[in-house]
Amino acid sequence: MISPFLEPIYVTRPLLPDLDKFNQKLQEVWQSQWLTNNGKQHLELEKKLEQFLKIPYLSLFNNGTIALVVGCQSLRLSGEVITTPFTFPATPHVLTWNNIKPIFCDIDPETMNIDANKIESMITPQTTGILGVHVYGTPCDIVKIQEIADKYGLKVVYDAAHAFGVEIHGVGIGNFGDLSMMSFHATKLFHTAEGGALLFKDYNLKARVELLKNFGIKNAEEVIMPGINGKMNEIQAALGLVLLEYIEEERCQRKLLVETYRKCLENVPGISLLTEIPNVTSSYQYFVIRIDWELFGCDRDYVHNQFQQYNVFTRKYFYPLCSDYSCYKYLPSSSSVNLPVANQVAKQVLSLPLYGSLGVDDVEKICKIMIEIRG
Ligand code: T4K
Repeated sequence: MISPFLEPIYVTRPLLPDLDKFNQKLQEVWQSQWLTNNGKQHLELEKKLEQFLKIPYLSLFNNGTIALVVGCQSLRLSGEVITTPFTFPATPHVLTWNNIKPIFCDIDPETMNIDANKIESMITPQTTGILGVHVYGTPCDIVKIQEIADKYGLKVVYDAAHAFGVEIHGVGIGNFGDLSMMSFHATKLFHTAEGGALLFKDYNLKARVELLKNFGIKNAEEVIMPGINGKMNEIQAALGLVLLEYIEEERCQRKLLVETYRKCLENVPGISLLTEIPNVTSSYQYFVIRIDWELFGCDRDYVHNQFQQYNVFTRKYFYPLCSDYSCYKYLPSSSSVNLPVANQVAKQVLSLPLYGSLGVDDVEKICKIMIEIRG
């Protein structure tokens, strides 16, 4: 048996800057005596991210989930919104927090994103929008989704939590749909410990979002809508500013690791890798495989459990499907007859460790363990 790793290998580890560099930034914050509410760090990070992500307007938040709650409010979504069951719980929960009924649509077998060809059949007079998720950073079928939205007068929102830095033909992923949300949680390639952002092309939408994320306060004497507190603080923003300087290096290292995984696993029967799409920049957020138990010889759950004997902690992103949660399984659209592809894919996916401080030799060893588990 291959010897287990001495230290646990998790699915990810946060990118951490040099502590002295972060301390220098913190000194600026201390000197300013300004800790939140649109301080200097916040304004600077917003500007830098607009440039980096190639998006006209961006609004920072305390986390991605609240950003998406506010995003749906800002577009006045109501009634029913069509979304995917193959995502993190935050996606459908955001709809529920807006008093909107999530309608689950099946996914595409290749990209594992909402199947744009099945959306139209789920539209009812109550439908007001489509909430797609760029799962693992792979873009949804943005062209077809926009066509459907235009035909039926629907809004399009993207949960781009995994899609930091993704571009299609050089266009930042946030430019598609009415708005997109990105998560800056510690487990994301770029992060602010907790944090997130909304990205938009329309300045009026940003102005509305700015009010909504600050209690609806227009000025010292006027509150004009029931907003919430979605603000990012100066310490989070300072961390983001320091980390931005490390992103290119982190992406390069992750690219190398992804190439190593691909080389070691591409010819293993029963393992399929995500298709790389031409002209789409990867987010290098996750490295996900699918295990076909008949061809591989054992199933995903067995592999996931066996890995733990080697001190490797893989994750089943995204199993179970959101449509199987007790709070959603009563919905007619949650029926497995409606979601055959999603149900199959959720049993096959496994996220393998991917983060910049992992070595190429670690990845080679993880692949060897995988082959050993297969027997
Ligand atoms: N939409 C989508 C599609 C999402 O994937 C997410 C979040 C959201 C919306 C919501 O965005 P936020 O509101 O979170 O900004 C993690 C993350 O907490 C979550 O942000 C992320 N998606 C999801 C896919 O993954 P868990 O429950 O798997 O996290 P946890 O704590 O088990 O961490 C995973 C591994 O990372 C650990 O085993 C070890 C490592 N880790 C984690 C943390 C927090 C560290 O090494 N250090 C750390 O500080 O959800």
